[in-house]
Amino acid sequence: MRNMIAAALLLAAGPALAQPVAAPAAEAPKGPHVLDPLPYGFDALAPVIDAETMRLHWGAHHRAYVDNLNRAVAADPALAKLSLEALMARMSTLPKAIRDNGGGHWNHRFFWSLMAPPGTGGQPSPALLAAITRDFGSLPALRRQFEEAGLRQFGSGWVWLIVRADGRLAITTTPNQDNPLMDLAEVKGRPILGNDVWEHAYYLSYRNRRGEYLQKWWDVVNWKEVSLLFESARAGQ
Ligand code: MN3
Repeated sequence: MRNMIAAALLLAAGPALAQPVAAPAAEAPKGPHVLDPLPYGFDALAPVIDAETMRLHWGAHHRAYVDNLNRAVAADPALAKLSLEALMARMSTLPKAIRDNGGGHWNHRFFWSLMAPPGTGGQPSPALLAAITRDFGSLPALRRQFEEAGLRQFGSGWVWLIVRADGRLAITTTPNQDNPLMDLAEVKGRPILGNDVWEHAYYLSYRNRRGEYLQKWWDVVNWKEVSLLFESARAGQ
């Protein structure tokens, strides 16, 4: 009986009330920034990074940075014309939404590019290994310092290996989605390696064990790509 009354009321109210009341979310502009496909399958980095983490990290987190960046630049044609790198270089003058989402887009695009399935990433080139030995003592010493820096980063952020303006390698960390290309970064340089230490990057497999994630992550580092990035950073000086 009660159901019949409800149905009658719904009919009497007309079709407008019978529809879901929530308006659909405004769709993000399709550009100028785009989410490229991953260079490998969701399960390619397992067991170091599990498929579900990759699916969410790329398909939800990275996608949201791209969508929100496109929303943020849509209002200003001068900003919409700038490349992602050009945005980084003048970040101190831009709105927070561009810092968070432009940084998020740059950082994740970079991150996907420098990983490869376990055991396929090769070794640092002789030139990169020579620079690592000069600036850290050895590759194991670099790895240890990088892990320690990643572990020390309080809250969400990134740990980076950069080539500084003077050509030396350095390890640095940034909070949130900042990176060392931003003019406002405390330590500036060209990243050649970076690890995401936001909990969304590791929590499904590693829970709160960030140190274990940082250690295992070396198995998926694509040293061939890192070596190429080192060469182009050096050439750009
Ligand atoms: Mn992330």
